Amino acid sequence: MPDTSFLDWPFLEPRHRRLAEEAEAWAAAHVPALADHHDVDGTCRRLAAGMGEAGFLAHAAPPDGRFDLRALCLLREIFARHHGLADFAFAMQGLGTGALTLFGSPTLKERVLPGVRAGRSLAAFALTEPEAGSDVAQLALTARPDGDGTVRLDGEKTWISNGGIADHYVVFARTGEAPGARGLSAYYVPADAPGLTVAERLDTIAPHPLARLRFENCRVPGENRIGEAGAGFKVAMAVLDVFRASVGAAALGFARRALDASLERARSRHLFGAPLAAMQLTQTSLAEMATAIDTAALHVYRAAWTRDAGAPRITREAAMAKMVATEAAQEVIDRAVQLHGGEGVRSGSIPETLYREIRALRIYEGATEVQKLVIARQIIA
Ligand code: COS
Repeated sequence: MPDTSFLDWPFLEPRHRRLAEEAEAWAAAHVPALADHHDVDGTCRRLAAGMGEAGFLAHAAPPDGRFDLRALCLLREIFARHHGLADFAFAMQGLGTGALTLFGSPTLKERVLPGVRAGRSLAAFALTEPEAGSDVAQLALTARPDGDGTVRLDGEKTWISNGGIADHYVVFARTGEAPGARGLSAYYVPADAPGLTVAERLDTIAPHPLARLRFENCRVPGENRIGEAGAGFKVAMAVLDVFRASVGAAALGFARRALDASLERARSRHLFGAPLAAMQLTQTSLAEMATAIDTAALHVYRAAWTRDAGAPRITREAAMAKMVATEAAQEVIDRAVQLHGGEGVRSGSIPETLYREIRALRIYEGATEVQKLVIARQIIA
């Protein structure tokens, strides 16, 4: 059993503890039956539908438009501990509609969010391009007025999670009100919009639905814009402020699973006539893992609590939470692999699976290097 003492920390309230219990019970009962690594797309669809039915997706796309970031983080942590795709399916419903939740028109929200909450329609966040990943202000995909109130999108997006299976995308485009970051806008684009195609599905070391998208003369109604014209950069950053802390939470879930597996291993495996756990070398490793996990959890729930308590922006706290938790998880999982010896690199073993799962979290939604830039700018300012 994972350490759940953090649930008593003052960052959390009784409703969070109840939610954690429910999510734990649901994940233990349902995730193994819904997950199938040979069918990643189907797994994500089934998991989203199951989470929708159980009511958890209301925390990813809240009906009142107010994120309970502590709940979001708790759910990501718990789902990640059970299965990487369970976290992924949950998180994408939120990331893919975060812009709508925060800045969408009432009509658009009413049209899109109930299906997302029910897990019937799948969402995606389309920001990254082949030539613009970390440097969002350089986005090249264009959105131009095209008469009759429609807007025409042309360009490419890549590394889009849920790409290929999503029912709709929030697409960030250059609308040109001003140069750089001040000339972008966000649009809601249904997956069946004419001119939008999946150019390529992308495979990675921890497979999940991922694609490169092509927009050629792709038309959507002008009222599909989310937020003000020219405010797309700030819309993207506001969404990332929420979800970066939650990426830290997912990393925390992976790390807790690695520590659990390591404790089990340390108790059951004998070396030189004693359990591994009796060796001081092992104890050092376990102590460092547990400390890294608590440090990560403190950052994650500090960021979440700060936002829930009403801070208008948590850019610094979210960047720290993402950076600290993902880097800590990588280290914890690497130690778990080492403690497991050959078993740690056997395909399909828990440490091996976690080792593949964690790597991308240090890259997406702002690589560790970008988080350092963000933190430095905040403290210098
Ligand atoms: N919330 C609201 N507004 C924000 C903001 C935030 N978190 N961060 C920046 N802004 C505002 C700034 O205040 C500035 O506003 P004004 O034009 O009114 O002054 C504007 O947005 C531009 O900000 P800045 O000058 O900092 O833009 P940069 O191009 O220098 O931003 C970074 C650089 C690295 C911070 C940004 O591009 C970034 O976060 N990149 C990583 C993106 C990412 O996560 N990619 C992965 C894809 S998602 S899987």
